[in-house]
Amino acid sequence: MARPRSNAAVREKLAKVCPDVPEDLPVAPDHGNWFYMLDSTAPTPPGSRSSSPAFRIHQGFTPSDRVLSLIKKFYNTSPRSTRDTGAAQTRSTYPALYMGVWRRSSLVPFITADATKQKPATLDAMDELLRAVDEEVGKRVLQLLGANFPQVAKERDEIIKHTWDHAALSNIQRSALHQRAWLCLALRCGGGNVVHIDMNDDADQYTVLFTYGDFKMGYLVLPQLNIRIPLQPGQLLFIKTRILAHYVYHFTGIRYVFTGFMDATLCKDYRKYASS
Ligand SMILES: O=C(O)CCC(=O)C(=O)O
Repeated sequence: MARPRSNAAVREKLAKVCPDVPEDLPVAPDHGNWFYMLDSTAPTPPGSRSSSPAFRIHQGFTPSDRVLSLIKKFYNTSPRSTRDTGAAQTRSTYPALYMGVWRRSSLVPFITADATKQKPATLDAMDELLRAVDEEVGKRVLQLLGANFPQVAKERDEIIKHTWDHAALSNIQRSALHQRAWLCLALRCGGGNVVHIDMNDDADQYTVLFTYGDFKMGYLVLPQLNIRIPLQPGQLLFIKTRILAHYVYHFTGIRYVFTGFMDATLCKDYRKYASS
């Protein structure tokens, strides 16, 4: 699978390759685990530690009323989303909040603006929510990843620890931002409804998607794999979002979606350190 250079290029290419993407793609089963496996006879991509670009675990975690009420409490503080300028064209018409650490093109890791430039009541509600999600979902993500792809889980754990050991983060007092299963967690009420790839994500570590709320449909569409995947609260979707274009198509009801990201530059920093 070639890596497209920009989301505009992704949409252009998809429009050519599969112009009638949404409605009639096959749907993965609602229940049970679902794995997309690469052809075992094909050469493994260099450096790859897993043979599946996307898989969904049916009983991933138990969505609690407590987390749902903490999500509502957080939104009731009217958090400001600072990063999504122009996102309506490239990713989603629903604003997202990004909470955690990036490096991207900066020299050192930094905490996202959404996680700092907020009023005190929002920061308190954010930290309470992040702690609860880390406990309810983060723990399970590492366990389940470890059960399926132990090398990927081990590396993920090491990348996160290595990142937070960086001197640039040593003065951060917000321990809730140090999540165990991802470097940055996004929250959106709605869905990523514009086809996109996540170019700043690592190609070898998975992005993790999970939902809360009460909604119908809201399948994640993966045009390259010719499939739509149901993603109900409790299910966990592991996906290489730098390689697979994706978007959510049509839902009714209230859908909160969390996306656990692994910044590619921070993963690269770790690999450089680990191989030195
Ligand atoms: O709404 C979804 O299920 C997808 C979210 C997404 O694509 C993203 O956060 O990048």
